[in-house]
Amino acid sequence: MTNSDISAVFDHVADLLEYQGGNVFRVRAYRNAARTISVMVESLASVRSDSYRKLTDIDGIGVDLAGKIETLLDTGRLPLLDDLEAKIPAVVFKLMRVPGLGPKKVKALVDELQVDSLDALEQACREGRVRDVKGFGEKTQAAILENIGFAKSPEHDRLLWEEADAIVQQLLAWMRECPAVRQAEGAGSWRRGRETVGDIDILVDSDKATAVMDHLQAWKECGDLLLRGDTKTSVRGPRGVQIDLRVVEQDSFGSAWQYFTGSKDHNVRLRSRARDRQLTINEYGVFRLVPGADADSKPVKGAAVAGRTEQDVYRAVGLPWIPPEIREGGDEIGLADRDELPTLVTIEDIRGDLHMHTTATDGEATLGEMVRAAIERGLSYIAITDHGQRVTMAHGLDAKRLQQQWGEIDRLNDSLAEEGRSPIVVLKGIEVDILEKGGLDLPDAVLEQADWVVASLHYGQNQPRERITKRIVEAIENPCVSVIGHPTGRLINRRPAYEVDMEAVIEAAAKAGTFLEINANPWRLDLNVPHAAAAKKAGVKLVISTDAHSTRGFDVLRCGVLQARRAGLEKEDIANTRSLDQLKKLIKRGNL
Ligand code: DGT
Ligand code: CA
Ligand code: CA
Ligand code: ZN
Repeated sequence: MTNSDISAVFDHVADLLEYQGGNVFRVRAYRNAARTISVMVESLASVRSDSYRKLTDIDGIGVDLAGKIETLLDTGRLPLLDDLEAKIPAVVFKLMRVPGLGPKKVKALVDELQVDSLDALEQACREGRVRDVKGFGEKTQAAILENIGFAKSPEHDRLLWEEADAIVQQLLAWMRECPAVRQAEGAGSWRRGRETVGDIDILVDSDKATAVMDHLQAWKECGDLLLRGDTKTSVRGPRGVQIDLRVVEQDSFGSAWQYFTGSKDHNVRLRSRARDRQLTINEYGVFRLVPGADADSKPVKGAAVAGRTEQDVYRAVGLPWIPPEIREGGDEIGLADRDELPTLVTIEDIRGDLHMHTTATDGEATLGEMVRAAIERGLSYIAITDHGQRVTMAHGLDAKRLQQQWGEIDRLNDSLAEEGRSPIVVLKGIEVDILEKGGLDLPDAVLEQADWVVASLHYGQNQPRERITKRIVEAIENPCVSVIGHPTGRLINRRPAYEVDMEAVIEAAAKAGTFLEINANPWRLDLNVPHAAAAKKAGVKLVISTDAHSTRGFDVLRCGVLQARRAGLEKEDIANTRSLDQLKKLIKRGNL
């Protein structure tokens, strides 16, 4: 079994346990293990066979999960999953993907209406049978009908960028082992850092295309051959993703890399700019257009003027190199032409992380473990923001437990300072919930004592647009609130954003000086690119946060940075690129 197979098994177990109403922490352990494994580059089999290492060395894999991985590697099956599948109908897995359908509702649909597919559910809604089931009603039925397209859409079968990235890294490492390969690079939507990736495009510089293509087919993760030509081939890779490989010669590498990075819209605009300059661009190079044989005929392709590097290609049409993240066919060519390209924020610019959880609520690591991991990652400040009391499922903190945690943080900061090097400052924070009826789940008198307050909306996501917008705008206007967490609530491939007037939210944030979050979790990436760009334009500062629920949760920071880059954001636009002193001045209350 490959890592992706094992990851899929654990994900499936998590869904089915959730359906059974299983313990949240157990569900999360499987879910997190699935995530970790899906983005691991090394195979579990090789970790296991290495006598110097153990499966339990992997973050988030304890003795129990390690045993399950061994069973899967040995037998290809997991008795726990077999048990669950025997008890739970297969359709449950699909129905739980419909936004708004939790385990309880799915159970009712299966038990009462014998729904056995998404199509059957759609049919039942149209015939008005769903509204009569206990706990449903007209509104829920309409919502299901509206959301079912989301669950059925093939658009939502695309890999998350982080999942694609794990495959790309592994694949490039393999291709670079081939002696015939001079250079191997990723292209397409992966290189542009899109939220999701449809297929993986890679490009190789070599004179021996046959040997390179054979090498790809010899990769242990390589599945079916889909197509094979002289210089291009397509195969199935891990998780069924298509991999397109192109082999080009050295003199064309830059133009091919530019071409296959896309986007298509960007390339169309670049080509038209080339035409205006009597040039033509394709994947082989940039060529001068020379007059045809006679006066009436079209110009023909002349000598190559560029092709070896991307810089050369852009220079040939009078432009500086354009970062892949903004090659989407917006205004990037105009900006480049006027020498106004933004200097995009980088991961090195980020100094602190201002949203994370510990074992006090639904995190997996203790306060001390999170702080140590943050120091290892070179952060100079972090805010601990466990859930407020409304999130009962995650043992949300009431005022008393919160004060206890803050006491612990004070002692921790003191002892860090005593060590003399004080490598990090831990801020006393909280993630308060924006309540269904409006207001927050902890009183202002408590929040006033916090260094940092994230306000997020987790409940009442089906309320009408005006109601949700009002709840969020009121939170923005609360002087205690520093930032709005994951402002639209969407989960990529799983759940659309709640209805909210983002224009009003951005305007209110600009006026109040409240920050908006770019949540770096690869399922969230919330704000999305257009919203983040609009926030910048309105003068709102953004915060890139990991929302880590474990020490490895910090690793998603790069996904948030990519999102910010795609929105054209610079260091200046991101509050947590500041030193702690500068950040304090930027926070509206200034009471840090
Ligand atoms: P994806 O795979 O759906 O996530 O998105 P991309 O952008 O990776 O698209 P893909 O794999 O179809 O093509 C990779 C790049 O190759 C694309 O961004 C631009 C270039 N390309 C592919 N087909 C065409 C085409 O017909 N015309 C032009 N101008 N460029 C193309
Ligand atoms: Ca692609
Ligand atoms: Ca492709
Ligand atoms: Zn959170």
